[in-house]
Amino acid sequence: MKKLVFATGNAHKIAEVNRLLDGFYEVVPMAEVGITEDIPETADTLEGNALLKARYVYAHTGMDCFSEDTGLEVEALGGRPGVHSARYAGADKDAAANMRKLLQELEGQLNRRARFRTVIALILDGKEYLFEGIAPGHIATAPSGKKGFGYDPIFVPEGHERTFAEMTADEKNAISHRGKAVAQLVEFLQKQASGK
Ligand code: ITT
Repeated sequence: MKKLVFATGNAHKIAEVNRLLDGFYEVVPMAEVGITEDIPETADTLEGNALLKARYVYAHTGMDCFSEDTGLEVEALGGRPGVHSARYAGADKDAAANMRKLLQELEGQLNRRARFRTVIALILDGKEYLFEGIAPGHIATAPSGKKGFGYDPIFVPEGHERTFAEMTADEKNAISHRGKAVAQLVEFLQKQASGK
């Protein structure tokens, strides 16, 4: 099976993407090819940061690879925390603190519309490609559920009444930002493999 290095330090992302690429590509976590440091994310867009991470791994390994950057974009906050979602409440990427800060900022706010947006950057045979996935929804007034990660306990996807953290991994993947972006990646890789 062909190998694709996943440029991420986030074990939850690896688990979700593995379920989606299983049997089709062997997803190799970057730690397995010797990259254990947190790759600096200094760009001011998801696209920019996704490219930074993929280019970093490609420069160090020369292997086909991909990365993804995800942000939670809240309408009433002008799209914040967006590209700053991981360190919203501080440098230590604390999910509980991030959720607390967001809920505080939205206190009394009736417009709770939000969306998760994922951008995947792929480097295949030295060429770069971008894919995007969006999950619309709203921010709940309090956390519920224990599954998933990050902001999942406070995000209710459109058309549903449960948060992502109350869904199984397969339920979340079927409708999530990451699931949709990976579906596009898979479609592209399938076309490449069949020479179309
Ligand atoms: P990388 O190594 O891939 O950069 P990271 O955890 O730093 O991993 P991001 O830079 O993409 O990830 O940060 C995105 C933030 O949004 C971070 O706080 C995540 O916990 C959160 N997040 C990402 N995907 C999510 C999802 O599917 N559900 C809930 N929260 C998510």
